[in-house]
Amino acid sequence: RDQCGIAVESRINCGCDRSLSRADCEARGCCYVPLPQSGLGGPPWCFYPVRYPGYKMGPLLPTEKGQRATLARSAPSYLPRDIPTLQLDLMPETLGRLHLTLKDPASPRYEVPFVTSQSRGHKDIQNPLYDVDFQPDPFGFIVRRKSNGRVLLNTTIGPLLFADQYVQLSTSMASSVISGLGEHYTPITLDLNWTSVSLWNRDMASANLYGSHPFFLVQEGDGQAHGVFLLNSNAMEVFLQPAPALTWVTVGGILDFYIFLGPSPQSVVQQYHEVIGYPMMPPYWSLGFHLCRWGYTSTNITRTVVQLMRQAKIPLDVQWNDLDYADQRRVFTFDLQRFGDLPRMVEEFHQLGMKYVLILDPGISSASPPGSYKPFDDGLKRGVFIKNSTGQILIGKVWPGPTAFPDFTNPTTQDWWTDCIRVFHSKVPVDGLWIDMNEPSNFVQGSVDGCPDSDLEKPPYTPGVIGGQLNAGTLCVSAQQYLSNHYNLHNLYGLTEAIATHRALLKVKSTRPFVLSRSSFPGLGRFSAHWTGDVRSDWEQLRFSIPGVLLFGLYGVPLVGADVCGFGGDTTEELCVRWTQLGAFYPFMRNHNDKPNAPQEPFVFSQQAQDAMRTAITLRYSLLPFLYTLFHHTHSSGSTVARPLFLEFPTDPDCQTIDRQFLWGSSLLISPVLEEGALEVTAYLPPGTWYSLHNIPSNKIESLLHIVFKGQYILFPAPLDTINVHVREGSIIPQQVPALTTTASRRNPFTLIVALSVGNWAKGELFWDDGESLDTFEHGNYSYVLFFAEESYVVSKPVKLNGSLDGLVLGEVRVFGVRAPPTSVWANGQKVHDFSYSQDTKVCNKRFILIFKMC
Ligand code: MIG
Repeated sequence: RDQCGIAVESRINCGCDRSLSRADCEARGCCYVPLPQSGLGGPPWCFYPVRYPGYKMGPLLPTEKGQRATLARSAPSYLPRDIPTLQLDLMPETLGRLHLTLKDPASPRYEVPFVTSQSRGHKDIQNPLYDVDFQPDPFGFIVRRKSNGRVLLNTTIGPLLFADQYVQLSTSMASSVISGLGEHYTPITLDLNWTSVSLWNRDMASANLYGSHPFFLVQEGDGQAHGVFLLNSNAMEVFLQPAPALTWVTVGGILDFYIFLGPSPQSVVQQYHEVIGYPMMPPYWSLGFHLCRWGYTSTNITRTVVQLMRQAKIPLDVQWNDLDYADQRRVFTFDLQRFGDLPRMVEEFHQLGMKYVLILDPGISSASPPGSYKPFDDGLKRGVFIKNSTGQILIGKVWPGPTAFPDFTNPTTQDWWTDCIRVFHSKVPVDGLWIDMNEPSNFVQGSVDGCPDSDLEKPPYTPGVIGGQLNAGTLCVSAQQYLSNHYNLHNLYGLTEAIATHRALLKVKSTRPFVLSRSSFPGLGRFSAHWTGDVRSDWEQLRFSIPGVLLFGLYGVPLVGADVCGFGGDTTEELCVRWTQLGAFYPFMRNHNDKPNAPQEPFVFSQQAQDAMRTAITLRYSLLPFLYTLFHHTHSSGSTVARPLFLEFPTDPDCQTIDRQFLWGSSLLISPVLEEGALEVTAYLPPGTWYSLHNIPSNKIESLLHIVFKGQYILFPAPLDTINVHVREGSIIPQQVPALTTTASRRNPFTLIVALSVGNWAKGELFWDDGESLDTFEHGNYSYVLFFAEESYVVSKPVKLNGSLDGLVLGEVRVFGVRAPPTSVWANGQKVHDFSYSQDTKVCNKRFILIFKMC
């Protein structure tokens, strides 16, 4: 009984798979200790005793990549089809990265393809940041941070269970501040009060369940952090409890852990991206403003939208069409009545320096008369569709009616998909593709013929998925794909479609592909952007879009945004203005609307609202060189664009959970209004000097400068035309004079904002290339300029000048925080007459803003 003396918050549920009576519980050899008032979701009554019998570990032997041991269980567990023997591989891969796998040595089980590059294990890593200890019987491992002895993972707190369709492992956590395990509708840190999250890709409006990311980052509380990635694509449930502890349960595959030791949160992110791949470099135009809705029912209506945007003088780079364009909603066709001149329309947009993207669902209509719909006929011939468990093509139902689903794990499918895209593109020269419904979503459960009764469709345990069954809202999981069954591959459907679509665009266009995918899995960011799906037009969803976007940065998908002004339901003018202001700082900015709703394009609102939106979008456009440079960093070294504060200020406890504000890179702090009626915003400023970016150089500069010694919440005015953005001391922000498209703005003069630190210095950088050629960084076809400033001078230092900067000039320079009014200003060896300065009156320690024109 002593073995049951476990603190309530540390009880590991012995009935993760089902609720147990006392008799059932004791039959499992578990402790049954009822609690007074614990209802659903509280601590379990039935929990594992200390040292619950499990696997016994044999000796650790050296291998080429590290060490190996065999684990064996002598008595069966309570689960069907135990794997009696396991092989443990411990692979120290780098100083900060440990790789650990548990597999069945007797017969290979499904393992996730594509996601990671070859394991780079090395047995003689000298002095890594971690130590690993083992408890041999029952088996468990403990990972410590060597520098301070902190236990990061300890799996001896619960059993390892490893059966064919049920794999479970628990660990203690080093703190309760953990972020990840998306995609869900959550704040930036998870609630550990007896909660759980399911990872099973699902089309579910407002709940954000489209993707699976079995990765989390733990803030250890002293500024250090670590991360854990369980590379497994099966349906998974992760249980969280206040101990703090966590239990993974997955219904298949192997246990394939990557542990990242940081020690800073930024280095955890970088180490994770090293494994899943650094994000793609997006085309420059994709950072402009995008406009879409479901319900632009003809080319003429779509054209009018573009005209009205131009009349309103609001920047727009990319016009989109939703399902409306397609003939009977079949992809790779267009409706000849309403969209007959679609090719011409796209050409016209191109003439305006704009781009065009349309939607592409994976479901291929299977009900057109034979010979009348080539994508299906060809696909059938080439055997590209997913088959049901008896080998016939699985038919589901999506927008066009009955549909077959391409199997993107089959190499033949890639060729067919490329052909479909090539043929369509030869008529309609789209610039990018929007891949929706790729969880994959299905309007019937499993297939039009239902699903067979089998262990796959009804596993011994089903994670908490909406609908209660794995095949709810998607395909039968017993369906067969080239690499395995859908049971194993389901969570990879969106990723595999994104890869195929990216590669097809690459072949057809030979420029940087733009793909926007709803469904995701680790590695998506190498191929695609992501939007957070069907968000409602309300204030709560506006607010939660921030953690949604920030978390995808951690997941390696930096090009991400929510539908600006909201998708579901009618927006209001005020909400849409505030959403446009926040959206101007989403890395991906698209206003998108559902079919039945009132219109929400900027031009439908009052002049005042339009002005506010124009200001926000124009501000974004002026900052695009800076944004693009941030994308370069994610692409070349794994980092984030929209960044939670804790990544930049890891030792500031106030920053641990902030997710109503965020940063662009390390230099811009964005503090949007997220509440109806608010004309002020309370924003946290971490220690340092911050300069407001808005209303400059208007007359209202009194509140320009804020010197904060200890991080502090400050109330800022935020009238409807204002989003608060602060520049961090010590940064130089490259900007460009905005225009109505990036095609035009890219030809405009650059400008610089120099934000001097208290020590009177600043630095910054610019990555620049033609914005669309492939692999410019890899091939050296880019320019890279560093900027430095001290109180009396600003210099640029070109590190590399390879094209595209030719003919561009530096127009204006604004220096914030100059100590004394300048008597003269010199630029490039010549005296400048066109300069001005103003004083920031609020500050006793006087500082000035200096503005001068270079030419
Ligand atoms: O079942 O294409 O998330 O952005 O407008 C709805 C129509 C299908 C869902 C997407 C949404 C898109 C809509 N689609």
